[in-house]
Amino acid sequence: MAAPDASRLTPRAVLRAGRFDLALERPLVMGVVNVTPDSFSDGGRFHDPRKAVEHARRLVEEGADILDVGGESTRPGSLPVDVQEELRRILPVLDAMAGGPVPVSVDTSKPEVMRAAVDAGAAMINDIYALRQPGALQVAAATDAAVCLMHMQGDPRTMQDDPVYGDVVAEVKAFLDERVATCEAAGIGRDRIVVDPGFGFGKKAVHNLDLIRGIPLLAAAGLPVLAGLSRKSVLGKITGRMVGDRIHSSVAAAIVAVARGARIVRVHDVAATRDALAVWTAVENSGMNGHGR
Ligand code: HH2
Repeated sequence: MAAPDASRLTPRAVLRAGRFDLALERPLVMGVVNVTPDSFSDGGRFHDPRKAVEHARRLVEEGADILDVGGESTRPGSLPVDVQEELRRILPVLDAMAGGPVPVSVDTSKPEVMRAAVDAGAAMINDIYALRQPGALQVAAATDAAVCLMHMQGDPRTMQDDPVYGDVVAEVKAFLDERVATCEAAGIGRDRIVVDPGFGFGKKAVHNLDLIRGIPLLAAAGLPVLAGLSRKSVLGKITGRMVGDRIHSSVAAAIVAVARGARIVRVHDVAATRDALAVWTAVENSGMNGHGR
């Protein structure tokens, strides 16, 4: 039976991210480090930069392949943060982690924060606005960082009010195709680009489920797909569990996304996700080389 991976990435595909060449032959785990008082699942826990650094170190020990450091929550109703405050939150984590063994991504939409973060060693820019804010595309293009382009309908304040789509997968794909073309035209090579359907960003539960099923179509463009389903409300809707009790459903969602072609999963629970992916990968590899019989 063929592996259920519709991606056109070659087995030896790499993502270029600053000084890192990330091999994509196995799914990568991006561990979330929210240095915020108000993130939807872990707000306040790592708001103190020292706690955030400790948390980042723990995620690396647990096997994170990438760290995603954010200083501004994107949940509906979250507090806007200015450039200085965002940098005050994230720079200590970058200073402590960016010279280490794992690439650090910065989760921001502000060009000034992107620039300062890359100067401090960030190897990836993760932007929920897909570099649409004024100046962001130019700043990202002038770096050697990888970029993650995410789809969002509307903006975080109002995106969950009443999201409407005709064909959610086709619309997300068209948006991402356009953003990739714009990035390429600005000089960002395809080997630096990751695409992300933006689970929970202007999507009802049914849209999120359709998009999980649609990952093979998104992956068919030949770029790595990142899936960020960890602890999100769609999982609460399915299981009836509160945000702190969504570890099992988050792990299941990561596996389902990877099985459909996602190459990077953005998660809060790194150790559990790594174990689950190890099982999935072992099964896939055993199918390829005939071992394990
Ligand atoms: N989700 C969140 C934040 N950033 N970036 C990408 N590329 N994809 C995602 O799905 C994504 C993201 C929201 O999760 P979290 O960081 O835990 O919450 P908050 O935005 O409240 O800090």
